[in-house]
Amino acid sequence: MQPRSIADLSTAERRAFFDRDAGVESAREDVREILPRVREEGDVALREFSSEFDGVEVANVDVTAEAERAVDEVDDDTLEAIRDAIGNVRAFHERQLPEDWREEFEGRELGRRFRPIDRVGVYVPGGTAAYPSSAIMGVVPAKVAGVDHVAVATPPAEEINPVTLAAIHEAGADAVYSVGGAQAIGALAYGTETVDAVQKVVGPGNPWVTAAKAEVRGEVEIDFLAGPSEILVLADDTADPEYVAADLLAQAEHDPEASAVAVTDDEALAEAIVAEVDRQASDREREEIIRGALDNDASGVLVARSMPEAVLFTEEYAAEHLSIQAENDEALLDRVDNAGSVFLGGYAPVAAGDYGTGTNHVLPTGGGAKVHGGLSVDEFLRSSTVQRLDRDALDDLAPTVTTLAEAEGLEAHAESVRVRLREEDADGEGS
Ligand code: HSO
Ligand code: ZN
Repeated sequence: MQPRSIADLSTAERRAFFDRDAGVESAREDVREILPRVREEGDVALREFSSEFDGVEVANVDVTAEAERAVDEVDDDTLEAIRDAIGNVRAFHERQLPEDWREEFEGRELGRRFRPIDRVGVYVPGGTAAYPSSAIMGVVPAKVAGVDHVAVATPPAEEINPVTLAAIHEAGADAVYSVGGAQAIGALAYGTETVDAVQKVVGPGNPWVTAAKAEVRGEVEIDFLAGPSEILVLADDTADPEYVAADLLAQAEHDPEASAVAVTDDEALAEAIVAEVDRQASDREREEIIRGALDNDASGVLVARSMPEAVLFTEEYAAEHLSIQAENDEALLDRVDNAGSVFLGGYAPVAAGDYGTGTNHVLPTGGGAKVHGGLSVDEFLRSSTVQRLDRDALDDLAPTVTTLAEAEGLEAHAESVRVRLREEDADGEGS
């Protein structure tokens, strides 16, 4: 890896940084075969796909009781870490809860109220790592929002990781299913003999999971399509190259498809980051995955001619994780609107947010940060609007309603207002 100058990037190279996708397209065809079979054959299909794709003969799809027992299997330090992370995530998400409100608008009493969705499914990925933290990030906000039934699906294994199971249980899941991939999304969306259908499916996953979420969208709600992890570090000459490199490697170790970028206006820092990346990567257990991610077209150490140019690149990249390691970090943040989660200063590694600051780590990737945020309690709530009008308020509004109703040719709409305002009904009782 060599530092590259932003000014020297070709159009195709620039586009590769900005056109990241969730890898959904490649998995669409497979998913279109898997989902109908889950819908038609239920548990039988789940068992067959688990055998075919995960190499596991699943005895019981429902592992809710195993999750409860797993709490006794994990060591005390791990259980304490799980509980601490859950506490932090709960506190941050409780702060997000909106309040119902009513207010008077020129005589009209208007309001908004929030209610939790009844039944939600959370996907917890497996793969080459275990993801108890993702269980916490999905289940805790749902429970904080007040969701009655939170079901979790996680890939089967000869023995599902007890830490994942314990985290799922401790986070407050009501049901836990041993099923992964597109078949898990199908099971949650359509229901099977064992799996109760939910109204909304959330959580990150591999391309098959993501493609399946795209496919069932419409029949059930989904949060958003989350692809491989991304980080962009915006750094000035005060940044420590060792920290910057460590943050790049941390997200790169998720997946060879992950993207890791550093952008700085300081050429010497860029050189130092590249050297650190190489040195640290050789010491990492997941070196191969890390080097795969660093070789991606959307990864690199970039030199800008100025901080404004670095900021422009950062804004266009719209990273899942934005780390700002620079003297005037708040001023730089003011100029960047597009980011899933922001980490300010040298002592806020992205890994801290991945596990335990309390913020959510299920975040928009592939530029999604331009149009939406990460998982939050909002995702588990729906709102109703409310209005109450007395006779005077309706009288005031009547010309607006009747005029527009007539303009639309909807006379019965207009009449439903007039019928209430006729002289003989002045007592408001109707006739
Ligand atoms: N960085 C990942 C989340 C994660 N990290 C889970 C560690 N475990 C995507 O935001
Ligand atoms: Zn991570």
